[in-house]
Amino acid sequence: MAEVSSASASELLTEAREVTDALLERWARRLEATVSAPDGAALGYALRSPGKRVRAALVLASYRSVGGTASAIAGVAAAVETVHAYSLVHDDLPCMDDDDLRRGRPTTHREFGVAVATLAGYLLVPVAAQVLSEAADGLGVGAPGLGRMAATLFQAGGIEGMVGGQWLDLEAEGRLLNLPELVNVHRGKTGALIRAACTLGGLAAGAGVPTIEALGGYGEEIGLAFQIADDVLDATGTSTQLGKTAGRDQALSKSTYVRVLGVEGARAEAERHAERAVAHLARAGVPSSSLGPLADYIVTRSS
Ligand code: GRG
Repeated sequence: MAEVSSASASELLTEAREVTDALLERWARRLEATVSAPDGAALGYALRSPGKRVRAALVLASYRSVGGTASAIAGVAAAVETVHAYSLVHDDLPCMDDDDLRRGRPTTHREFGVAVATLAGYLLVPVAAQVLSEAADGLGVGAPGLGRMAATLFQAGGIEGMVGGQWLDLEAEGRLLNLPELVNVHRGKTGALIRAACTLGGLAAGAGVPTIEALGGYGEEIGLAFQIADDVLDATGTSTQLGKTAGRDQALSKSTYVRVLGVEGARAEAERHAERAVAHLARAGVPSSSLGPLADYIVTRSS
């Protein structure tokens, strides 16, 4: 299978940040111009929130690893990051994780109040659909292509994925989960969107079913590795380093991989998932010269 280009994780993340931030900035301005304050301002605030853009980088790398060349793939990356952005707005609300700091800034409800932040989170759901639809136009994938991509993104964002995982996570509060239960929560809450980012890259490139499945297998493993690394960082990092409140899991008595496996055990488990991720690609003949470094980055990152 011909890979269009290979890049280091840091090159990919830099590119993903540049192209995604530019598109989200355009959407932020559009929404601020059409939605009255304070709701429009909250939408802009949430969209401009400076994330690492790991999911965007996974879209770009997956797309190119199976031969995609169009720059319009940036719109798919922006759509995934829009879903991620609204999930963070809601995750931080007092009725969920009740946090004050996100991406080094006050959370949206700390800046605009709970009612406005709640509304802004919901308003971004159809915005994500619009961002995806514009990207599909740019990619020329047609209505069936857009249909497949929309189903992938919003199924991952729904009850079978992110929302379902969040539900299980909230329902488990105050109860110590075992490893299979923890995996079940995070396969939905964090993993589903990361998996979708990888699958979307393949769909956008018009890849065949076995290739899409390999990208999905990679995404599944890397999604779990990502959450394990997140748990380790929450336990070992500082709020300044993370841009969010460190030690929040312990403060909320959450079940985490660190709680179940210890810091070193959790790190080893993340490595195992990363190795399995790359093995999915190798089995299907999907080049891993960019997705491999991204897998390494995901388990070794410091923020
Ligand atoms: C509003 C319909 C609707 C649904 C929201 C709240 C919720 C449902 C889901 C929670 C999903 C969630 C926040 C999962 C945690 C994922 C996670 C580990 C986030 C941190 O990701 P990073 O490190 O963050 O990539 P940055 O800031 O770099 O993007």
